[in-house]
Amino acid sequence: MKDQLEALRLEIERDVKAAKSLAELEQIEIKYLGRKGELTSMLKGLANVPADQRPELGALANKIKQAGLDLIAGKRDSLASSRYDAIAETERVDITEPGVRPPEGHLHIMTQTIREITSIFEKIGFYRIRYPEIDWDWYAFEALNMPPDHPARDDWETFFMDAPSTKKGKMVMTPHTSNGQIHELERHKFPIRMLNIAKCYRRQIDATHTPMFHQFEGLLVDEGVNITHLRGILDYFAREFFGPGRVSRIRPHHFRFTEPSFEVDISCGVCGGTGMVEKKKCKVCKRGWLEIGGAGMVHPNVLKATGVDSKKYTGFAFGWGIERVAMMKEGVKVDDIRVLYQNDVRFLKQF
Ligand code: FA5
Repeated sequence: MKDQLEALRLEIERDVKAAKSLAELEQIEIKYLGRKGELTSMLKGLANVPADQRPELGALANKIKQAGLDLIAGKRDSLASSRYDAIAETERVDITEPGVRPPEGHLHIMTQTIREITSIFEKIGFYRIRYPEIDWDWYAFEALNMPPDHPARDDWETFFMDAPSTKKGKMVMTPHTSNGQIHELERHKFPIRMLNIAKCYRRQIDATHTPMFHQFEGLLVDEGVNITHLRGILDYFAREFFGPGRVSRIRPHHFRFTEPSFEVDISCGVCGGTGMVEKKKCKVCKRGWLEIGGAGMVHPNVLKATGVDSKKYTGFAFGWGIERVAMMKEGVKVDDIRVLYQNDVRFLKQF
């Protein structure tokens, strides 16, 4: 048995030395020193050895076991440290190398446009205010002089909310920002110089319409306000937003909540409002002017509905689509409004 033990010691030494990985080393430990390992079963076999040889063989077996354990522990350390050396080598970080800049985003063209419009109007005393984008029928239609059976109400292609009706009617996803006029007038705080910028919703989708879009609504109400003030503001906006030399014009139109009502055009930046470029029709506008939205003098019925004295106060309102206004800016070439909301970074990063 002594020879067997000595042979086992040599085997353990040889295998441990040859081990190339921690996993292999663990298998060796189990094979020789584990609960069912070869040395353990030899120790169990001591019971069959003559009693006088047992102490000596027992001591030898334990010595071999301890030597094996020490050998394995030493080998484990050296394998672990060489593993770390390999990691350190392959995953080395050169902190002196120049860094890689992470991609940097910027504000969406709509946010940029909203900020620009806000600052243009703030310069002349308008204040930005926000009213609900889900509102009662009263604010979106009724108080705006649009009674329920009026055919104009069909034109708005409105999304109605599935909620019970109240004294103020049904709830709607606002189809325009003109609901802000009613909220603001109901406050009875004069003079009013409101700029309401919000999302609007209509059942429309094609190259010039999206189901969600933005409008900005101006409302100025005070004593003695007339159309010349409106004209001045429209020209001011044309110059500030589109560039010096651009002017506005108004054409008769019809809205239920303004009287008189107008369609507002801006002179085309490409042909300078003449409609001709090098003796040919201007490709951008065809007639010298680009349509941007509606405007008009606040209808006396709207003032009455909100309890405002229409003999004392007069005012004007205008409401334009921000997507369309942004698309009309020089240098912005977008022929399908839907691309604004497709989140294609290749498109968005141009602005
Ligand atoms: C109105 O919404 C009126 N409330 C404007 C107004 C305000 C008139 C105050 C008078 C006084 P209209 O439906 O024409 O009017 O819309 C105004 C602008 O919103 C349009 O010229 C267009 O630029 C934009 N617009 C309307 N529908 C859409 C849509 N589906 N997608 C993108 N823009 C739209």
